[in-house]
Amino acid sequence: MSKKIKDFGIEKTLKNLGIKEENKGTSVGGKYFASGKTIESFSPVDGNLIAKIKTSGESDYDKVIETAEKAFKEFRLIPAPKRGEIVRQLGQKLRQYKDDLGKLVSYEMGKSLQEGLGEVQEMIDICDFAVGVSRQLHGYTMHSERPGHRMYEQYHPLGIVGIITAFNFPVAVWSWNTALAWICGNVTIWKPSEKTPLCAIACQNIMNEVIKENNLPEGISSVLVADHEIGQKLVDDKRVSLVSFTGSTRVGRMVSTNVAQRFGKSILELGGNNAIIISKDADIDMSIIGAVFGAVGTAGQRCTSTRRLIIHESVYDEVKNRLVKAYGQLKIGNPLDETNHVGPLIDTDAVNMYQEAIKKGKKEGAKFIVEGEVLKGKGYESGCYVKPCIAEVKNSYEIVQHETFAPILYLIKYKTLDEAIAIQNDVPQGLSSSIMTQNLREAELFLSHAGSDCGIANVNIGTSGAEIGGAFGGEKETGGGRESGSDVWKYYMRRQTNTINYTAQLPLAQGIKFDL
Ligand code: UN1
Repeated sequence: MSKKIKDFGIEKTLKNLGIKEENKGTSVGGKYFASGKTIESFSPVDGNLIAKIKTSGESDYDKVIETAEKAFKEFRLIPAPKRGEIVRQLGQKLRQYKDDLGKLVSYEMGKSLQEGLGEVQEMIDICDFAVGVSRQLHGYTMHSERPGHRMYEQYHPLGIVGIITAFNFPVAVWSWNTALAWICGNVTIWKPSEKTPLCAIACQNIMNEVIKENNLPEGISSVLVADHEIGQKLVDDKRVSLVSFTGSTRVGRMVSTNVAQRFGKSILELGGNNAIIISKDADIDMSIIGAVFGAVGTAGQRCTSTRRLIIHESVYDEVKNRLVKAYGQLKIGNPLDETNHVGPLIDTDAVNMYQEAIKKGKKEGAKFIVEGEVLKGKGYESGCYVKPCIAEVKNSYEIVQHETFAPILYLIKYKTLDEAIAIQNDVPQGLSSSIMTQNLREAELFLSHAGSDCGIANVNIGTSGAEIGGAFGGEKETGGGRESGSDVWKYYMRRQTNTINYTAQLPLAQGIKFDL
């Protein structure tokens, strides 16, 4: 390994997390194997090879599914609060490994160390949340229309839950799904992004300790580091009851259709195109911080990243000038160095997409007030560092309607709040939104049924950084899925209505008479 890796203590981190120079990408509990091709994980931070991974082949897939099916038969019999205890222990392990896992997230994915640690904190939080929920998997009871009958509903585990995740939240999204899936009595199979396989292997290694210490069936937690063909198998497989997919709208559309075709369930977390409305009554200081963090945090690679600012004409110039000034102060560089604000994009493909978007925007008439640029020279050798940029646009531009996973912020001017809300809603996606205002009427209108059409609508905070306690997800082309908090656990269970007759008669519902 290179000297640079040693400088940030990465070598020790990898060792602590059980990452070797060559890793096997299939794991069922503590059993590792792999028959597929070998891939390499490079860090966007410095371009160095972190480790190699032998991916899962077709034969591995069947083994994983069979072991998972077997494990489910056992695991579903463990009482839910006892399954909660397993998740509690995972949360404890994550506390223990937080520094290492956060650092690996930062190094393999490129987000700032603080955000890497924040992601692990989300994992810990969802574990705590799920422990509580494990004692509350409740259904309703209702009054039967028939005398001497009792009617109620209950929730049962589904079986195998397939989790397909994206590179941008390489560990948290797995935990949102697994923590809930497990307390509900399911077993999970995770297909992580091929861009961040080591984060997945590290999580599995941590979970394996819990499995071993509690003598649990190994198949409750599996990982398949594999290409999209194995992902497709998971999507098409009748034995996989629920597929939770996080990724692009393009792929999500296929996943959703394929899973529906076999009457499976899916949870979709697809693209966002999130806007902040900055009203005439906004606190401008707060608005600038919220907008800049939303746009450049995670180098614009969150599905909740702020992509559009819809600004009232009376404060437009002030906001614009202050944004330009704030962007001038941004420090772009190694995300493990906490003095930097912006790290690299995930890879050079993402850099190309950033450049393409800028080109396309310019062609459509976008006026860049902070120009974009691919950074070169010392510290930028990986070729993944870009300058966050800002452009004045019309909302109708094709590029503005599209989610580009990069730090490009679009400014749009408005006159009335109705117009601002219409602009905010006039995109195909519907994930996150916010309004900056100190005016109660404006805030309430924005949150009303005549307001934002997104799954998340905030007042006086930005579009990103949702807490795990609320249901997370969005409408329209974002896919309609919900993950993490609130009553989302219900997605991971099948619902059953039970009617019990404790009389010696058999009255039929709806007053139907059927005498023999
Ligand atoms: C994502 O970008 O895929 O709200 C998820 C946030 C995070 C989750 C983002 N809690 O920014």
